[in-house]
Amino acid sequence: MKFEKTAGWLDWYADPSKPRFQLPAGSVDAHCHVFGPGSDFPFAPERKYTPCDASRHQLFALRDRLGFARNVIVQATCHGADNRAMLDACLHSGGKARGVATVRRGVTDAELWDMHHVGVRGVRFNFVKRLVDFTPKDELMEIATRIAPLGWHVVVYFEAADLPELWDFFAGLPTTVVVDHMGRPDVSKPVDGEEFERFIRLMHEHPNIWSKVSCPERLSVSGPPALDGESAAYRDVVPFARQLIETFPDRVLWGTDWPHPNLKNHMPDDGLLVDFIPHIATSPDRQHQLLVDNPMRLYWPEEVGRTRLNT
Ligand code: 0GY
Repeated sequence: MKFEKTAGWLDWYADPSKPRFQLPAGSVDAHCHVFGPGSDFPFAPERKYTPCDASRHQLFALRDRLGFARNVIVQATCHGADNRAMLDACLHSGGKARGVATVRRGVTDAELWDMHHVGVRGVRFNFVKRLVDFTPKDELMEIATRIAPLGWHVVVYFEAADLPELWDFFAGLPTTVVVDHMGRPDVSKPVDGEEFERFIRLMHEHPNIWSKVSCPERLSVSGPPALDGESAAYRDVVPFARQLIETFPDRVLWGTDWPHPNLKNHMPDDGLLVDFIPHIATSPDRQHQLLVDNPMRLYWPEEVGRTRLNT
């Protein structure tokens, strides 16, 4: 099937720069996607956007170029609950990719176990209204209860303004919960203001809640790096990410978000995104936790002892 990408969508960077920041050995890109290709894995009829193709081959080439060892491939809304593109990528990753799926209430235990064997370790609940139709919370809670015995976790994506309404639901989830992109704070507000303090409080009160400190390019108002150097890149996001990393060093993850769905004004160079990491994780210890220890604990726990010996 042939798909036309949504008007205004920027293509992902075909030739990202080689990062100057050298990632610790064994680093995990813990938030990225595959899109299609649409000819092999058609996009979902209920999607709110049509992306450009971004295949597993292209994702794995990016992984190697940037210096990551592994990927966590998160199901994107353009594929709905049809997880085939993500599963195919996990299956052909040589054990170097895990997945986060989207499932509906009717999913069978056999389907869940099949996904587990291919590498899925979580489900994603998306509450961003421009991306998905509403799913009743009782359906989501039922799914969470079903996946808990597999040792899976729940990834949640929402806008900061919606946290008060979602708080009780998140607090009641019976698994580890991973929040995408720091709960999408409005970074033009103060880092010690009411909105972000609420998110920090959620994590303080619920030790099972983790956060991805990802997507500066999506959250930033100040924008991308000036051409004369990357030090000022996405500078308004820095205090938010730093606070999370310093306060919850063993509950943070980082990912590229490649191929960056829904960006219309600025498409990041993934090499420069990696160069942003030392601005938010400012010591080798914090970088190792963020990029290796934490994602390995969540996605490859069976290898944790071995990884430590190797690094
Ligand atoms: C992201 C961000 C977005 C899209 C999706 O599943 C998706 O369609 O996650 C977005 O538009 O903010 O995490 O990649």
